[in-house]
Amino acid sequence: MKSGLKSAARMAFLVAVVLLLGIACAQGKHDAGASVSAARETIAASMASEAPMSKMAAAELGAAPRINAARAMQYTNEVTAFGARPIGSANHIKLEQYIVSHLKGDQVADDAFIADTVEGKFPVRNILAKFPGTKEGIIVIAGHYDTNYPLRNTGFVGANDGGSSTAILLEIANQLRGKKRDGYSVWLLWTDGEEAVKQWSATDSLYGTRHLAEKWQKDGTAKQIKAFLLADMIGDADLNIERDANSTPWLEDLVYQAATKLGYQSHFFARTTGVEDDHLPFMKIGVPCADVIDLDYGYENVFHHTPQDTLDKLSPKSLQIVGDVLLQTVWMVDAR
Ligand code: 1BN
Ligand code: ZN
Repeated sequence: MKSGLKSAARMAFLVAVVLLLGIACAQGKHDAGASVSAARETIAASMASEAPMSKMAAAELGAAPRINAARAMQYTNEVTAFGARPIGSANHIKLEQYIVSHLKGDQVADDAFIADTVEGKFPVRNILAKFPGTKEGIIVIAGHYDTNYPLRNTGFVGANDGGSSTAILLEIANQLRGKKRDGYSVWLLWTDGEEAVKQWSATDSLYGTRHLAEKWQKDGTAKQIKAFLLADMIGDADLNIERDANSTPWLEDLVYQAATKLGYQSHFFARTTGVEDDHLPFMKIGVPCADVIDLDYGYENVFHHTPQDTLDKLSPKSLQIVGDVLLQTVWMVDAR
């Protein structure tokens, strides 16, 4: 578009936004404050950007919500308080019940099966909460809730590894609940059996997601997934999210753009690693994925998979950063 036309279109758009604001205020709607701030953001963004106006409007008119970090931290505390939660344990069952009890009134589904492992057969249950949107397609946000099996009798509680991912999804559910999204449907996925039972390998790991990816490939769900965002070990107070060479580059770029938009880019992508995690089974069937993981947990990752993975190492600020970046990324995928 020529620049004269573009500024005319912008002016018309700004006039429309101002008129809409007037209508919202006149109606005395209780959410007029939110509309006003969303519209302010829209105006600021449209002035600052060279992107086409229609995309700006789509991206900005419904701004991404921010999570309640104190509540997310409280969930992390409660989940960690169960103790070790490996597959096959009583604590694992208690945690399944805890997760489902926080999803009352939501569209909940599961993918339950018996995994055959080198340590025997175990029940594995992926839990899903579906939040419908107006657009055809699905964005999945996932994180595992099981904890390390070999460390089950060592005092390991997985505050970060298992706890933070379970909690962030519960808090994201709070932000999505009660309103139909003006975008893709979002499916929150608590994955199970992510951890190896003996030693990490292609066959001893990712039990839940390998099963679900196969199921979703067969029933056609995989083709509807626009993005698969994975959160793992995201509570470390010293938050350093790596760029993952095993994820989809354009989606990683979008995560970084979301982080930058929120002013959190210093916590993202200073290093690149290739991570084997719950996204791999979906990458293998062509789903665009981004693993948001901090594998620098303590100096050179010394707390990872040790009894040192405890609540005192975590901070609500890190949950805020990752929760907000995930939601912002969802809103950016909507507008793509
Ligand atoms: C992440 C959390 N993972 C297991 N628990 C996968 C993984 C294991 C990633 C080792 C990197 C190294
Ligand atoms: Zn682990």
